[in-house]
Formats: sequence, C-alpha cells, structure tokens
Amino acid sequence: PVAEATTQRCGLVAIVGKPNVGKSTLLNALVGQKISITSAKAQTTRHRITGVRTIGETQYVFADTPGFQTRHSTALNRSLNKAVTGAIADVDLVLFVVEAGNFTLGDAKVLALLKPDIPAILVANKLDVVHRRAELAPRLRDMQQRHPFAEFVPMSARNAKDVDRLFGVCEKYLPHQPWMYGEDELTDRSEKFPASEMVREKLFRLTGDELPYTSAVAIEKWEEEPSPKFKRMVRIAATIVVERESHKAMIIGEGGEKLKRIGTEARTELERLMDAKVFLQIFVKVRSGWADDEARVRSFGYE
Ligand code: GDP
Ligand code: K
Ligand code: MG
Repeated sequence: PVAEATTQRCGLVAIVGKPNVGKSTLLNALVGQKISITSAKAQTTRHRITGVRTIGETQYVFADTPGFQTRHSTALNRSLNKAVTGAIADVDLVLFVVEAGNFTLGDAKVLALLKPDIPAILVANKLDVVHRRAELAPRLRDMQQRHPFAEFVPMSARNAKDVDRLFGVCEKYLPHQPWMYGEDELTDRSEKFPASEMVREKLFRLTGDELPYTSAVAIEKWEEEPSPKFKRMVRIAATIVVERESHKAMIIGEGGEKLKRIGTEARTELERLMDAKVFLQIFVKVRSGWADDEARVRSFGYE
C-alpha cells in the first residue's frame, strides 16, 4: 500500500545546555505540567525526560536532559553526559538554552557537542532578570560565530506568552509524519518515576549546599489499595541513599524535622499529580561510594 500523506507533524526536540539555565522549567512550561523536577542546584535533572504536547496537527516531543558535566569523571557523571550526547544525536531540533545575561565557558563546552546538520535554536532564557539588554547583542554574535543557529529566541520560561511563542518558532522544523503519542499523553514515564523524583526535588530544595549531589532515591514499595473513602490510594516507600553518616544526619534534621518536611511536601505534590491519596514513607541509608559504582548507578535507573 502507498503511504498516506499526513497533515500531522511530529518531531523530537532536545532541550540542552549547562546546569541551571532553566531547561527543566522550560520543559514543564511547554508541556503544561510538572514533568521534570527543578531546583537552584546543579544535577537536579539526572535522566532524559520526555514531555509531549500536541497543538493542532503538530506533536512536539521534548527531551529534557541533565546539564552537561565537565568537572569530575565519576560513573554518575559519565552516565549523565551519555544522556546528553544521546539526546542530541537523534532529534529534529535542538533548543540550546543559555542564561540571557550570562554566557560562560560551560555554555561553550556544551555548544561544541551540537551537530552541524541538526537545526538549533538559541534560547536566551531568564530574560526577566536581565537589566542591561544592550549587553546581549555582542554576546549573541559570539555564540552565532561558534555555531550557525537557525534562530535566536530571547525569553523567560516563567512567561506564558514567551513559552507559547516558542511553539510557533519550533513548528516548521518538525517533519510531516504521524504522531508517536496519543493526543493527551504528556510523558512516556510511569507514575513511579515522578514519585522518586519528587522526593529528590524536595531533598535538593530543603537541604543546604552542604549536602553533596551524591544522593539518590529508590522506590522500594508501591502498593495500590482499594479504599472505601478515596478514589485511589497508594502506599509508597522510598529510600534516600547517601554517601556518609553525616549526610544522613543532615537529611533527618533535628528531631526528624527535615525528613518530615521532605516527606510532607513530596506527598502533597504527588497527591495532586496522581489525583490519589498517598501514604509516603521515607528511609535514609548510607552506601559509601555509590556514585562511583557502575552497578549501583544503574540500579537507580541511570543508564
Ligand atoms: P536546569 O538545571 O537547566 O534544568 O534548570 P532548572 O529548570 O532546574 O532551573 C534552575 C533555576 O532557574 C530554578 O531555580 C528555576 O526556578 C530558575 N529559572 C528557570 N527559568 C527561569 C526564568 O525564566 N527566569 C528566572 N528568573 N528564573 C528561572
Ligand atoms: K537545576
Ligand atoms: Mg534540569
């Protein structure tokens, strides 16, 4: 049979850039739901996360990526970087995100990974905190010299109008082909994934800079139970794994206060996301050296 011509468009759009430029915030804004966790700390995003949005005939499949790590070569960092290079290799379009007011060597290093034959849009994010816009132009020229960007979009991921405009900019780069996901599907991840991610987000947000990024969250138990009172009821047990006893103490906090708060905030947000009653138990375990142990890194779901 002859392939039918389709009016549908569908394409993969990778969101890349150095840590903390706002990639995950942008993905969530584009999808219209919190798919990817965010915080002011580097290494918040540890997986390639897919977010889907269908508008009219066009389906945008966005891949959020970890920020490219250039400092230490641990098993965890190698896995994070593989997620970035893998995401860039096979897409229709790249959104290369930088902070509008602040280009650095870190941006240049990620820039060097871009393939010349895949169109890339330079997204200058956090425009809301740029005070001297005149200083933008020379920096942008420098970026343009380093890579032939197809377009340049100054914006703020916190501004809904800017986010809407970005769809129009991206659309023409997506090929005519049938959709890969249903019209209302938002992600390819199971519900268990946001559960562990939500705990990690609260952990990152509620602990100070003293807590190193080498902490991970595993879901040990996930039981859905029938309930006469709630539409859905789920019991979840999660374990936070850290490298040292001192880190464990930091997470638990005085009289268990910190851990309690992490649990309450994660549970509240999960209940909203899952539209269910959630019972969340969190344990903290010490496993020294996990971030440099290939097998253990894999066991937390990092490829
Ligand atoms: P990622 O590491 O690139 O994924 O960055 P995140 O999405 O986790 O964001 C890092 C920090 O920047 C968070 O505190 C966000 O709230 C903040 N952020 C993201 N986008 C914007 C923006 O457009 N304007 C401002 N002012 N802050 C932003
Ligand atoms: K971050
Ligand atoms: Mg992120």
